[in-house]
Amino acid sequence: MSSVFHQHTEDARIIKINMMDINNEIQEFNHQNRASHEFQFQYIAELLSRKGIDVQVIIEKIKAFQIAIPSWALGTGGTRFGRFPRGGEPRSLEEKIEDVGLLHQLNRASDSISLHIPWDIPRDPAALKSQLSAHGLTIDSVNSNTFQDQPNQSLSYKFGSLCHTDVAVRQQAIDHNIACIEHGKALDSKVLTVWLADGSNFPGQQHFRQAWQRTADSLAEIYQAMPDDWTMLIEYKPYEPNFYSMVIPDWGTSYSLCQHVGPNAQVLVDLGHHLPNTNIEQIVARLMHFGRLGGFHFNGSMYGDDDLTTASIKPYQFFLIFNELVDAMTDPRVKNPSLAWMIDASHNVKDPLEDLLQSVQNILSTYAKALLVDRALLSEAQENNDVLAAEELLRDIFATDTRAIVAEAARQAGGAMEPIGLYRSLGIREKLIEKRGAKSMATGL
Ligand SMILES: [Mn+2]
Repeated sequence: MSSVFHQHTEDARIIKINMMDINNEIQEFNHQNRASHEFQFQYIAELLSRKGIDVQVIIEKIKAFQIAIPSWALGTGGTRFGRFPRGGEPRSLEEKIEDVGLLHQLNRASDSISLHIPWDIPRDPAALKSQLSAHGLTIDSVNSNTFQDQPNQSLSYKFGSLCHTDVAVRQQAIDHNIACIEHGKALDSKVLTVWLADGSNFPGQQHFRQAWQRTADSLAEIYQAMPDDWTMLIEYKPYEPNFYSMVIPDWGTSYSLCQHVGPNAQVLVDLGHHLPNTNIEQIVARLMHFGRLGGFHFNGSMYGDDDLTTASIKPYQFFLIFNELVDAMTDPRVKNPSLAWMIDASHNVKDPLEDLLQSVQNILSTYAKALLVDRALLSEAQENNDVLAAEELLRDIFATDTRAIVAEAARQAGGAMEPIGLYRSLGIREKLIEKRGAKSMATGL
């Protein structure tokens, strides 16, 4: 691995960007693994060709699909019982950008980063923008944080933020969201993501209708401060940290708040923010039908907001969700804006960078499957109530191994065909520990 020190001049200042350049290593690695890849890729290409599908059309769609990486996923996650960091974690926003730059070099599918304010307040936007462009990255969304109190904060969010009974607390939370918009503007972001922990822990604690109304009015005020070309994403979650009621527990409430604030407000679906066995694919289809699905947070869930690796637990459900997404995305009658894709996960036992690479691979291979579904045949089976034919059509595609298509897309885009294999063979984690220390801790969660 060659560690290159790039220099970039902007605004008469010299900004030093410490960038790990592994492009030569990627080419060499791909070359070494070429024969085995070709064998697998030719097989799937031939299989698709017999079905009348041009594999290159699918590859181009995979290459265009980019998934944002949240700044808070770059460190080891934890639970309230403990955290077991493995070292080399990014100590600053600049190092977080370095890590995402590295991921993007490896998979060519992670070209943006989401920030959480105040964990990632940009101190020098011009320098950050230079660093971002040197890595081929942009800022995806800015995420506000009114779920915990910050040092020096005058009023507490213990009993809520945008829904609080005290107008002064609501105003503080509104001001914080507007400050997030300002930070985002400085870095050319165009999305504000709002997730509220607001709710109640005991029956009788909160007046449900008033809590909704106060939240709606607070969001409307934030919305007014947003530039016209921005989107507000409103995320929902059924429980945690509040265990009796959440002000925004479900997609219906998010949807009602979007309708209240204006056309540039959209619902954000986080895969882990549902009760067990919720039919998420149906929610996705409904929201896209209404033109109100704005963003997507990928992760895996066994019981709740587990933030496990995407598709690690229920790969078939994940495929069914992607099937609905692609169905709506390819239907000209659907008037839904393009979606903001992001991984929202936090990991206790895996190397966070390996986990992100794994998540992206799972997302892309599932997206590839959804692209292979013969929509005309599926529609015909549905219209004729041929239940078995419709189901088997989906099951056949689900059982198709699309990993070689994803590897080929990465190769064509200049990335590694096997990103995790290369990451390990280059000893990147060891090098990060050497550089940042065994005890370095990422800011944030
Ligand atoms: Mn989320």
